[in-house]
Amino acid sequence: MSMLQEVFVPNIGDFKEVEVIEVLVADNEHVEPGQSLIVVETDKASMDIPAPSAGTIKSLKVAVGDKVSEGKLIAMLQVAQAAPSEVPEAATATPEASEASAQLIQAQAAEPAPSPVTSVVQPKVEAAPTTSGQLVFASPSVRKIARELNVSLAEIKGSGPRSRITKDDVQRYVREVMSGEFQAKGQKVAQASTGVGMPGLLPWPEVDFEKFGPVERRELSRIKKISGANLHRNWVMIPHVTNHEDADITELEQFRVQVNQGQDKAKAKITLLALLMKASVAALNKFPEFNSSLVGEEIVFKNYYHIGFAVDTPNGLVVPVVHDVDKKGVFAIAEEMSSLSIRAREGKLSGRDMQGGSFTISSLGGIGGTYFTPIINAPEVAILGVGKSSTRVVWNGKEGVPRLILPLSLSWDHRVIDGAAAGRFNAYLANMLADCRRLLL
Ligand code: CAO
Repeated sequence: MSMLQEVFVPNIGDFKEVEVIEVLVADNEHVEPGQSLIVVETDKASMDIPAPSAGTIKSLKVAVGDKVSEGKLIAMLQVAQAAPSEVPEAATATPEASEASAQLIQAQAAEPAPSPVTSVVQPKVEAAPTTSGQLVFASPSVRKIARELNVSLAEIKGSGPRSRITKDDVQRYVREVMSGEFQAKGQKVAQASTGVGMPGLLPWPEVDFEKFGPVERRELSRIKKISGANLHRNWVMIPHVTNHEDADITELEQFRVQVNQGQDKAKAKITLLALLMKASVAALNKFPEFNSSLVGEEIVFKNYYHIGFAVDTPNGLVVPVVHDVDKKGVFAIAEEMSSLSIRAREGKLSGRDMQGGSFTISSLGGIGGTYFTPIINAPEVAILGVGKSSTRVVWNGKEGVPRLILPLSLSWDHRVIDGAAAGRFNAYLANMLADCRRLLL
């Protein structure tokens, strides 16, 4: 059973006829004990008046601009029937209850006053300077909401008197930032390709490029818009670390060239990337956490080996997947990669061609460069970057000898993988590549 409780302005010290500057709740809204109902302002401070107990606001009795003093009725609160011992002593039943089933009790907000009443006894200064020295006006409750949302009040334009920042202002700011629509002083807030701003960061610089010379504007391709949004999320949300490794592929490359020479010209040739896929699967099998996904507080280990590979297309980056690499030979893998790459460049990949990956390889070897920091392809937890191999003089203990060295860069998710495991993974992978016979085992 429920009852109606009257909520009054509590003892607010010597202040009388103070102005209501914010009403933080609405009719039919559920409130928790201690939740601010209204904010009143004196010439020295602003104070939150809290709800005395949990309940539903049935009828608000004050509006912004009203002048209130101690004892003024703020709202009727529908609360659950308290056990007799829990009913405040001051409570008295009144027959005027508007709802037949409801009982009315009278209780002053000050009595069971939760923590915010402290602001009545020790009013907090409502205007605090920002780091730039500018004064920001906001009530303690608004400051609390802003703190909880990690929003800097200095970035919000207040809509209240004296540019006071209200709860609605904070909520509107967060909504706008989340939808990427925020504009401040004519500048878009820090936003990356996704258009999502980041509270607490400086606004994104907006430059009138035409002022410095002629420019041409082109819209991002559809692929770039999609892959950019994914890359941005992954970069921001995954704690990346990248370990670099050198693999001696002298024998592997000799073997590859030799096999391809005897191969039917019409058929696909073994590529280094196909061999790398095989070697990666061996390492993934040995270190299963690299072939997993993080779901909440659980690691999902996959007993399949579907390896994605980044393909550079005229419209942007796509990542087709070779499924069940562990069950396929290198020729079949090379052939499948070749067909997937062609379809990727023609924009003809199907959904399935790009789904289910458990690990990704991004090779820039055919283009150039050594080490880089590939971005993990979520929800995977690791990605292998491959640079261009080059002949280096390597000391073999007696003399310097020419060896073909392949630069590798493994990025991994530090929530799932530790540096030691990444070091072992790379060492194992490099050993596999150095002794190609082991790939056949
Ligand atoms: N080191 C030196 N040479 C290499 C090499 C390496 N790591 N990898 C390949 N090559 C050589 C090959 O031997 C081949 O040489 P020849 O033409 O003389 O035979 C040439 O580069 C092309 O190799 P390939 O046909 O086997 O192609 P590939 O396997 O290197 O690449 C693919 C295939 C799809 C990965 C590539 O076309 C591509 O799109 N790469 C870019 C991927 C990318 O953009 N990654 C970055 C993502 S983050 O933005």
